Amino acid sequence: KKTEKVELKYGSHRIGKRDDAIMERWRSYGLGQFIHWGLYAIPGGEWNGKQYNGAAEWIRSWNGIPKSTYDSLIYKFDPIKFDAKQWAIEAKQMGAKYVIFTTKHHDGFCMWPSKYTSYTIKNSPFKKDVVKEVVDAYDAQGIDVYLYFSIIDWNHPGYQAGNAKPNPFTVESWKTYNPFSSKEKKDKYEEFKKFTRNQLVELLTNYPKAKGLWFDGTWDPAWMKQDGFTDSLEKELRALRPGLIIGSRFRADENGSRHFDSNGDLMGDYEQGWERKLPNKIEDVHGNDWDCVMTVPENQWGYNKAWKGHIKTSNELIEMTAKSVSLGGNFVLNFGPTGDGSIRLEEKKLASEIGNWMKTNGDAIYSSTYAGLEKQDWGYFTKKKGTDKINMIIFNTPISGTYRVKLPAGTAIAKSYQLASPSETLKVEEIHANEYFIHLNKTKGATPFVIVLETTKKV
Ligand code: JFZ
Repeated sequence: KKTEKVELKYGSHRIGKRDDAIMERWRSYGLGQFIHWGLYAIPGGEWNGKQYNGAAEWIRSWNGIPKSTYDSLIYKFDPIKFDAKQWAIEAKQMGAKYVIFTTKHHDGFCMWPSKYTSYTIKNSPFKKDVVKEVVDAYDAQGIDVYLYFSIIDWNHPGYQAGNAKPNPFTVESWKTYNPFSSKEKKDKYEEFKKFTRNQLVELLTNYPKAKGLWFDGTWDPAWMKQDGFTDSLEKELRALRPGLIIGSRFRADENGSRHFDSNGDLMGDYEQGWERKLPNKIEDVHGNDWDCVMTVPENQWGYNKAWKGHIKTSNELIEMTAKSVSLGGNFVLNFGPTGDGSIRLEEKKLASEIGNWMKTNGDAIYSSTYAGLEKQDWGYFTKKKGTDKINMIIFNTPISGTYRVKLPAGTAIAKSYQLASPSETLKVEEIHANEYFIHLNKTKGATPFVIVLETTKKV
């Protein structure tokens, strides 16, 4: 944060964290589910037998694809296996406490029957309101719903990406930057702004159970230049739904600063910049609320029939969840259902493995947060809110079977046990003042081992 603050009209309107019950509930989630579902699930990353190398939900932007052909996928959207109740049951089994669902991705296709465009689910063979089914089914399972909404809309005639941002990008150059190449384009964009506003009001009106909006595609410089409009739109949406949760990825201030305004203050209720990456230490999150959204392969959100590269395992994903909570954030795992509405087997398996772990160990994740302790080699500390319970989530087991714990002065350990077997108490040995060894001895008899990396120069 900067020490000398500049006067901002459209910067952050709140310094520090929200302190209301709705936001406190958001903080308790620990684990969430993201769902990317739309027309792009039909090609699943493949067009005329050719694999698209980018993220499957971006396939419309692929050079070889006529846009009108992509848009006519609307006539093919008939997901006969779609069962929102089953999705919600499986999400609950995984242990997700919230879901973020794509109401409209960059292609502009609306998964709800919007009155403001004909490019919606209503005009597909499926016809039914998918957003309503998802909201109702997840709500019935006690999972809070957040609506993903893309500002980029490739289908709307008024949408445009805007001229390239000024380079160098400075406060001065941004002042005179004009995103529009003609008056006509500027006028059309005004229509697009009204359309966007109408759709957002429509979503909040139609789905009163939704707890928040998750914005995307707001890096578009035409949108970034709408400081006054986006600021008042955010105020309008918040007034319409008191308690509404909106992250930092919605608008830019008058100097073109996003997420954090020109004074370094967070714009929105939580930091939304942790995209397929995690902070490493508590300083990285600057005291803000945050969540991390993560894909199973490297970068595929929508369904891709040919996942490539490294596919994350449930242990990796559980570790990311633990690490997120240990640094005061939530972890959100993405799913990309297929064009017929089913969830692929790989994702079902991961969900059930994560769920099995959560059933035993979820107490260290839910309503838990940063413990204020120095990180240790064996894994992550979390602290159960409102209690004196510290959790040690172990990912690296020491061969010695002894786990080092350093507590603040004046803190003693009354009892230690594993969440999986609370009745078996573990031996606690005090090694210095406030420094302990917890003896698990699970690895008794194991011999230390060595992994060799023989290296050579890359050619
Ligand atoms: C965006 C979308 O383009 C993508 O299709 C997906 O919906 C994802 C959740 O969001 O992609 C992003 C957005 C932000 C960053 C990277 C990719 N970022 O901040 O680094």
